[in-house]
Amino acid sequence: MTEPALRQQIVTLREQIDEHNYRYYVLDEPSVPDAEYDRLMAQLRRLEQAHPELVSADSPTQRVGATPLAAFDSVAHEVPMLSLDNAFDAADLRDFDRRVHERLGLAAEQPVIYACEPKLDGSAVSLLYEQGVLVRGATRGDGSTGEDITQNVRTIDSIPLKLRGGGWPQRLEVRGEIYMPKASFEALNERARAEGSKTFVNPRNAAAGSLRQLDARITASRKLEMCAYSVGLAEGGGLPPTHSEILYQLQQWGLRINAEMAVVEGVEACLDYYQRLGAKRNELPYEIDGIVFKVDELALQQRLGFVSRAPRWAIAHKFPAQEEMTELLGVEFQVGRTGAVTPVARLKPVFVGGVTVSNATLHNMDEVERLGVMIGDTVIIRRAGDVIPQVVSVVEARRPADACPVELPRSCPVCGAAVERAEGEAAARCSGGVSCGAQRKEAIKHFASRKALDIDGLGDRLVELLVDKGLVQNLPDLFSLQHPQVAGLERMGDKSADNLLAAIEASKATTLPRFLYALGIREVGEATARTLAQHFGELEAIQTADEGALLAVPDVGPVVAQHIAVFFQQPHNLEVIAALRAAGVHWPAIEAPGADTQPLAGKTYVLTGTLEVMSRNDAKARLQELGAKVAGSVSAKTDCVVAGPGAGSKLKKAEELGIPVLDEAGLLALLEG
Ligand code: I6G
Repeated sequence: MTEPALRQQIVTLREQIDEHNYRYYVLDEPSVPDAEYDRLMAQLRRLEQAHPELVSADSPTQRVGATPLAAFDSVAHEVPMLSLDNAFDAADLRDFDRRVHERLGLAAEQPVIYACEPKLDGSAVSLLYEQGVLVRGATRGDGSTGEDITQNVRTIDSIPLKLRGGGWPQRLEVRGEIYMPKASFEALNERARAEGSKTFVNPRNAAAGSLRQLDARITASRKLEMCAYSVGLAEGGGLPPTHSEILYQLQQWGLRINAEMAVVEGVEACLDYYQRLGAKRNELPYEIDGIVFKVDELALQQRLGFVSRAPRWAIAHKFPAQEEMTELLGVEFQVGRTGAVTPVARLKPVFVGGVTVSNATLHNMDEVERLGVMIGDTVIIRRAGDVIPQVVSVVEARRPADACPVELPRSCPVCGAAVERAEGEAAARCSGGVSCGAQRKEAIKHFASRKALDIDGLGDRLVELLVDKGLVQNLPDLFSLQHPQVAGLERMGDKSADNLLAAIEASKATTLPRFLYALGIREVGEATARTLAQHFGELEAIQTADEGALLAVPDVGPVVAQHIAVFFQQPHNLEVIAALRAAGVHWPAIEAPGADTQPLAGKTYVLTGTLEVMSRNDAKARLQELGAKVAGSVSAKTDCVVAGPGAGSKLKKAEELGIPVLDEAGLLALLEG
């Protein structure tokens, strides 16, 4: 190939990769399968390796530098990175709006236009682009001086090494938040726990810790993302006249902005936005600690100016704290479905994350050791969203003289069988198996739960009662319960007994994925159960599959394969399955995926707003089962938007683009029909 042709091929490959990155990270609309992306990257790497003279710093292959730094250099911010004032309630926010009105000389009834954005819980950064090329990344530091983390920010795929399009100021400093999505944080800590290494207290610390690595390869291994929220320096070029338009402009230039950003009129609309996002907080894939409201028009921002180190035109309306301090009163050991003996912290009740918490998980004895926690300690509790409350650290300075160590019991607190800890496993387990009442109770609760056989009315309390009274010992016993036995239980009457027995009867008609999940095989969650069912088609094939055959199933690794094989080797489990089928539990045959089972193949759906009947995750999973792709943002390629109450900009965009919109009832009809 001639040199110009080679150069052209390299440029084209880089452009294609940059375009795919933009669609994936900024627009949230992947345009090619991962395999195709990997192929383009491999091709570019090959060409650059063969012609190192053609490698350029903004090539997508050059994100991760191989030489660790000795220390970070200091960076003086040319425009100081300010902080924000906080509002803790509606009255604070209304006061802010009143001050804005007074300073601008506006009549009270004249609404101010505000831009609203979630405040991501991460680390603030400054990215300097010169002539459109990323030349420096810096931490906020004290606002005047930060640290040069260029090597590290370059590893973050949602940060463009080169701006897209044109028309940008010669020197443009973009500011934003680098954060770790919740799922990446959980996975990182899960891995750390399994390896017995240090866990991070929260996604914010994880993001900050990952950014301050002298070896950029470590940063690259952490799944960080970036969301732009403002411009600092802008020299040699103009910007639009409002904050929201600047954000849209940044998006055009290749930076990710928050998809929830909205522009509203007046403070009451800000309060509505705060409520709406608050209701969605747990479902967002990243943590937020409040909402930032900014006067949208830059000319007005300029008139308002600054007070000490904060702008007068912006405020952060905070959500309830997700971390609080309390006292560890004791530790109890709970026995789970698989026999895992889990230490649970009994706490002096504390209000955190919007609820009163009096128990928190300590995971396992490795975690107890890692935290160095003792009974009587003052501990920091974290409750974020639906995740069970956790003890994240100990305030050692407050340890009382009579603090006692936490000790793993030698025998199961429920059945008395020996507690054992297998080599290399973090969890200790009760060796009682099905003879342990606690394991049986948990297995039955799981079997009846919503994602399993979904036995309406058979909640945890009732299961406890049925097992304690000796009416149910094992899963199949549920199907031989008689009316007088149920009606005679505490707080049950004729009617409730009828309802429960009808629900048990109805649960016999299930699906193979639900049944597999309901069996409670270790490491087989809903998704794995679905893939197993789809792959093998029938239960008998799964029961007789060896580890090799199981490993051929997508997402099934050696550990899961072993758990499945061991489960089906146990005669007791086979007897339970046979008895359940004899009692009438049945499911329709699984068809190979095709037009009939995947009627939404090739369609792109977007979910927005609050769903009331089903969770967003369930809706997404069900749409995916039917073959649809579920995207995070609306574009001309979207086929349908499902909008619940509180839907904002995505619904608006769908309406503008004439995309069909379904409400939740419509979605349910679609899923059923
Ligand atoms: O810390 C911040 C988070 C989010 C911000 C911010 C923001 O906008 C969405 N905006 C400004 C102007 C500042 N800090 C100073």
